[in-house]
Amino acid sequence: MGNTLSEALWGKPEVVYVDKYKDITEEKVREAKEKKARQLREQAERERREIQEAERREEERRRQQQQQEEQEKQKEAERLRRLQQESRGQKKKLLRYNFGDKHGLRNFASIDKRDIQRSGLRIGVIGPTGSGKSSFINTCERAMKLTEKGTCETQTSGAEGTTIVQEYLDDIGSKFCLVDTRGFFNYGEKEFTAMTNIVYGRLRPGEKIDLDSAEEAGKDDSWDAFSNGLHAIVIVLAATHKDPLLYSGQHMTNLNTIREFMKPRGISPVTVVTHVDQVRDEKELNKIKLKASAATGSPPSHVYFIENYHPGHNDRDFSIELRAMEILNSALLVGERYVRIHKQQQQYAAEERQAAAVQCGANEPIEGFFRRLCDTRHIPYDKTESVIAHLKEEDVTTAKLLRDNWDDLEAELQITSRMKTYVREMLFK
Ligand SMILES: Nc1nc2c(ncn2[C@@H]2O[C@H](COP(=O)(O)OP(=O)(O)OP(=O)(O)O)[C@@H](O)[C@H]2O)c(=O)[nH]1
Ligand SMILES: [Mg+2]
Repeated sequence: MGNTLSEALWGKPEVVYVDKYKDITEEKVREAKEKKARQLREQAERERREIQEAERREEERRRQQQQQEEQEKQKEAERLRRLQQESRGQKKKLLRYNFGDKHGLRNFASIDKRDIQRSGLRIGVIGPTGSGKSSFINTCERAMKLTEKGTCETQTSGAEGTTIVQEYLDDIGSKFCLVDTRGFFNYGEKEFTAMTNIVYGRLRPGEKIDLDSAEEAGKDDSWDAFSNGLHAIVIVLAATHKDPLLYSGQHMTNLNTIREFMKPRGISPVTVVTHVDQVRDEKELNKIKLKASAATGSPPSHVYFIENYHPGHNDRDFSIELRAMEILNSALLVGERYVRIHKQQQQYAAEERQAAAVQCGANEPIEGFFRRLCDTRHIPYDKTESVIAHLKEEDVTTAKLLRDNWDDLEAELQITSRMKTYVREMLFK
């Protein structure tokens, strides 16, 4: 093998082999072990502290959560306590209610209110079948009597609902009561007659609302005492998919006759929309409010939403009860107004009659006399035709002749004693 030039110049390089373990003494091994152990101990300590810190943080989070839950529970308990207190206050006020409290008695100074003060206001609950009328009455009963269950029979699946006129809350010592009525599928002629019979107090509590013989009840020859009729009307509609009539506007058509009946008489109904638990959307509720208001004629401010007590919501709920009492207060308000309007209308009519009587003098024909009587007492004129014919046969052709011969005629006339009272009052007033 030949030498390279560098070898020739500088000579052969010296090769040094290093033994890398040559310096590792036992001392160094021990130190290394100790260092490693220290590092491991430090790391374990760090991890222990980290775990401790995480546990402390978790404990703190749990404590804060508990504290928050406790505060929320207290807040909820406080809310319920306030609702309960408010509910108690409202209930007390309603129990003490007397006619005139809502508008102030000075607003009734010019009318004779003694009958209504004695008997109290009657609030009729009407509306389509199954809308929740009886359930609403039960809700009011539970609010006013603090019972666990109302006494009003509600629809159970397959069963027929209410068919009898029935008064509720007439036993709590307050000067108002609720009147449950039959639900109608539509408001045709028969339903309308049945309803006016209830409104005018011709159908009394306990009597059946029989649609087939609706005219029968109407045949009663008079409008009963004003205090037996309805003074406020609560129309109950349901806010469910089950009630497409509300959505389609069909209720608006169906209730047309009722609206037209109420308006000129000064009856402004309060509307209650039930089943509100089945509609959660605020926009939908607004839509329903407008539709319900258009159907019943109540201004939107007199349309109330409520979830009644029902089998799916039976536990005491003061917000439900407060809503029911708010509706009762609203009905009392419109009821008082109706009484005032009605009594004023009666007063004006009486004044007009007096003026007419003076004008006609004693020569008023017998037909005219009975026509005035029918107008005053809301009796269909044709119901008096037979008695007029009889009087004419007896040559009693004027009101004066009727008055002069009343003592003899009273016993022989084929009319009810109530009708005789009306005739007597009109002849001799
Ligand atoms: N979810 C829910 N169900 C209700 C509500 N109100 C009433 N109901 C139920 O609706 C059904 C009809 O209620 P009722 O109170 O009997 O109805 P009604 O208007 O008196 O019926 P009729 O007397 O037949 O005209 C019953 O099954 C009630 O439990 C409510 O607000 N929410
Ligand atoms: Mg019912």
